[in-house]
Amino acid sequence: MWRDQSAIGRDAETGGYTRGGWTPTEREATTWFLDQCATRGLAVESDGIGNLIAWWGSPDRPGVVTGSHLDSVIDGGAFDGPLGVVSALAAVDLLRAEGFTPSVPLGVGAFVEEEGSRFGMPCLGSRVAAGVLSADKALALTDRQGVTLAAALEAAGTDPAGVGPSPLLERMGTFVELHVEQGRGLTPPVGVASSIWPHGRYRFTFEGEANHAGTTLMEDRHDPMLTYAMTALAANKQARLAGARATFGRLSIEPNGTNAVPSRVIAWLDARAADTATLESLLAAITRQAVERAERDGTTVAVVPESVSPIVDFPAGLRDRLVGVLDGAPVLPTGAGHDAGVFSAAGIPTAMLFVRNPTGISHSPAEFAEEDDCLAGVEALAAVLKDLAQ
Ligand code: HGY
Ligand code: MN
Ligand code: MN
Ligand code: MN
Repeated sequence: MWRDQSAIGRDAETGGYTRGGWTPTEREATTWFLDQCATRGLAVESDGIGNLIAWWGSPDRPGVVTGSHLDSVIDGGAFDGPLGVVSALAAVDLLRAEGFTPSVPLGVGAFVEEEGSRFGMPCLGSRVAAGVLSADKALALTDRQGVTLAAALEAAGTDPAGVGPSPLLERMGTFVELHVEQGRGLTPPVGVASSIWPHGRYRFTFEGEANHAGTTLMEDRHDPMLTYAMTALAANKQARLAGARATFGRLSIEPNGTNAVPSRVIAWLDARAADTATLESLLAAITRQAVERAERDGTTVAVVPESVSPIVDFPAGLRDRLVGVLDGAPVLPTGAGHDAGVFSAAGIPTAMLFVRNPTGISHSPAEFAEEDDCLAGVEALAAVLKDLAQ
């Protein structure tokens, strides 16, 4: 099962995956998932934006759902997302093989555009499903070619009118997401999440004055690239001081010519911290230094928060129940966002399992997890599902 799925959309050169929401590779992975559910006789339900839950047992009352996402970041790794979906299917196989029958419906979920790598909104599918992002705002989101979500859905044969709060969540009594570890905190193969750090994405727009690269004296320039560069340095320093994370991973330069001082630089900051107050003070410090530098450079800077997520503390009772089932698995926080965070914030009892990542690297083709650790993850997930659905 893993080999088939991990062959979909893999770049032969980099070994990475680029599966943006409603792109051909992501649709191919979704079709693979639907085929896997059909061969297991799992009845699939979809909501308006394309989130899927495949049910073992009729979903006539709230049940236990497990799953993750099949989309990826640009040139991402093989495990972030798919490991949770494949492990969920494998856990169903394991439970059936040992003759277990759940007393409540047991669902396997795949949620769309969790990475937000196409439309810029993380956990897009789960946020719309949970009603924390309106259908109008979601449908108006555009990708880098200017294609709206509405147009992408229509092109994929889905009527945008169906997008909105999802009936799937009414049947999500408990949600458990298994995910590859991102970072290096785990010693044993499997751990349990305590919390998800608050995190946000902020669009910095630096405006300057286009000019000739060869004839404009350095002191006469109003170069937004310089203001951006100093802001990136400031963000790195402030994040280190705060024990937080700050990343400028995406940049747009206008007019983007070799021999012209840019007129505008747009830079997207991904910032995360262990608590909301630290995140807010980090953003304030970076913004303040960007404005100060802009004054020196004769440029301007505008900062727009595109998405901000508060801290998610998973419910201690459910968390400790999983720790008990797993004979004392370690509990650790994560700086990575997940659909589980959205569902937990929406009031659904939610927990997460992490599978050890020996290098800690993620959002990269180098992302890796040992096969034995992945199998340990499937066994742990099966044990947790059995405990919750017996
Ligand atoms: O960006 C994140 O934290 C997650 O991997 N989507
Ligand atoms: Mn990710
Ligand atoms: Mn993920
Ligand atoms: Mn010229």
